[in-house]
Amino acid sequence: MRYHVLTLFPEMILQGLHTSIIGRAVQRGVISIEAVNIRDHADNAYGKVDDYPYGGGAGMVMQAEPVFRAYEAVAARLPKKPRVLHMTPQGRVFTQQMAAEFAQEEDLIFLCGHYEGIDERVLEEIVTDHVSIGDYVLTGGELPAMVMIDAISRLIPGALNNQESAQYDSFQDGLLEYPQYSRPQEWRGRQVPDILLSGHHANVEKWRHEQSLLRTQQRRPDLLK
Ligand code: 6GU
Repeated sequence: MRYHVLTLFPEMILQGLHTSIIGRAVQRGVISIEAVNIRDHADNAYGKVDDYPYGGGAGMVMQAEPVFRAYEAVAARLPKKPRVLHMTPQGRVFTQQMAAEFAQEEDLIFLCGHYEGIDERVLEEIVTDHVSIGDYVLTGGELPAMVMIDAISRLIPGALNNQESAQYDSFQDGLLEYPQYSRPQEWRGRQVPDILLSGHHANVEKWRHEQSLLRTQQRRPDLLK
């Protein structure tokens, strides 16, 4: 997977994604992350990429041309027209299922807006998917892009050390994950459930499935409907 992030804050993307498990996936060459500074594609000498909104109102709007140029600089060197994900609270709310779908792509372009938004005409021209990470408003699309890149990358073969962990975790089967325990067997008066010490594999699996159902019913009943 090759990610291309169009942004006014490339250092935020690069710093945030070159650590931990995703950083290791980059090292391994399983994924690559390119951050393209939209400001480098300004159509003026000052690097100005925003202007007042037609019709008035608060804030500034990111202009179409610098965004389009940044997009073209990337798209021109790709083998086929890539999906372009626009990070916006007005998008479809990102889910595990969408992460799995996006993980099938060879290249993904993330377009991160700032200010009051991006000129609608360039969105009409290049965007294939408008995507949100939830019903609240953030100051820009960088954190959502990083959230999505993390969720997508861990589904790519070779990104995780143990591919099992992507198979059994929360949402992969539509249920929340069962509770986990490690040593010591008793911690401040709290015991590890006996069944996990029994060594009876089938019973452990049955218990874990019951716990998943119970936890989903208690915390996220909407997922069972
Ligand atoms: Cl994708 N962008 C912004 N600016 N705010 C959001 C969001 C995206 N998703 C939820 N809130």
